[in-house]
Amino acid sequence: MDTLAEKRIEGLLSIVNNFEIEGQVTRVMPLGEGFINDTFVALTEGDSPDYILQRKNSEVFPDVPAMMDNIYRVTAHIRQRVIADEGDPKREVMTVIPTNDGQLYYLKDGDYWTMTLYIADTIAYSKANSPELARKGGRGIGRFQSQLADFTEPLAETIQGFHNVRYRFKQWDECIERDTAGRVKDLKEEIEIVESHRKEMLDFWSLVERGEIPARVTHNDTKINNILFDKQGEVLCAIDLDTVMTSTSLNDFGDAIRSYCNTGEEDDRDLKRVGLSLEMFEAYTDGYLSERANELTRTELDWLAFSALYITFEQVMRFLMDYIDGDKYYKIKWVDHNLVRTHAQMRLLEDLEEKYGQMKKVVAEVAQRYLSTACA
Ligand code: GN1
Ligand code: MG
Repeated sequence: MDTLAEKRIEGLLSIVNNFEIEGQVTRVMPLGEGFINDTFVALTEGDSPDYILQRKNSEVFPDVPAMMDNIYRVTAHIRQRVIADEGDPKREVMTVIPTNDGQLYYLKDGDYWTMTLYIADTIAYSKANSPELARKGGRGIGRFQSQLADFTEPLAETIQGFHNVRYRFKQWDECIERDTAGRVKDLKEEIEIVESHRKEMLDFWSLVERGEIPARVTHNDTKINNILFDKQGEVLCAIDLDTVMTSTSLNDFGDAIRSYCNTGEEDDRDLKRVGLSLEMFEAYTDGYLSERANELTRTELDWLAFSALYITFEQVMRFLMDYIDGDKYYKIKWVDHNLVRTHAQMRLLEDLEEKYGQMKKVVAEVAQRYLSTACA
């Protein structure tokens, strides 16, 4: 009799065959550490390309068809840019594989399955281990934003208010009120820390609401494992485009700093390990601004360093809200995983606040290096 795992793989093979693939898929295996979707690699025989199969999380993404339409249009746009720059369109941008009847997803038993081309000979890091890697990551996201600077069609909002702290505070108030898992009573200090940031974060967000910080097409989930590097350590492309939508450049920068420049882990239990490496911060900023300094406004540059505080704070709220809600959003490995994540992100935020003055200085110095007017 077939084991459960064999049955599951057989099921996956039958899903794979609905997509317009070259060659014969022989194996399907789990891939990566994403917190949201289920990801697999589908291996083919011989010289045919391999594929990435994903079951999208439709609790998190209420409109998968709209999300896939965003991804398709954005990758098509980037592909034109890559071709114009004589790059490799199969490696320097994600390729969405349609189903045999031309759809961007395959719907089975309420699950949305999607497929993209697997890009071979690449490395996805879970941690930035050197300033050089951070610099390259910064260049990669800078280039991604530049490639989309002239993308002017509207995009669907795949997750409402994703990096909008006003919306997050609305969710927060409701979450505390609901207290679904009965955990609020043990979280007095954590809740106070969130509350003590309310005004500062909302004031910052007002700049976006007033248009002083411009809306742009951005990635919105720039942690290091969402960037593919080649074997020489150069950035090939950004992956995990589920959250590509209109937001601010700052959010991509801030989220990357939260990820690349943390000396500890996102979910470190040892808070002494957690903090901002200024050396990594300088390197990432240098890579990013080498691509973007002349395309950002003065106000964006002025608030660039703050974006790391903003996104880390938002991440504190999101992990804590999920803990209070009884762990519905993020995949967890242990029962208090979301609380451990909250504490680690709080520690990072505290260190960012201590180093904010130095971070601003770094941004100003690096920007000066690249602003063309600096030579005038
Ligand atoms: C999630 O999908 P993944 O694992 O790359 C999350 C991000 C969080 C991140 C925290 C759609 O990213 O927003 O910053 O976890 N993605 C979504 O590690 O919520
Ligand atoms: Mg990811």
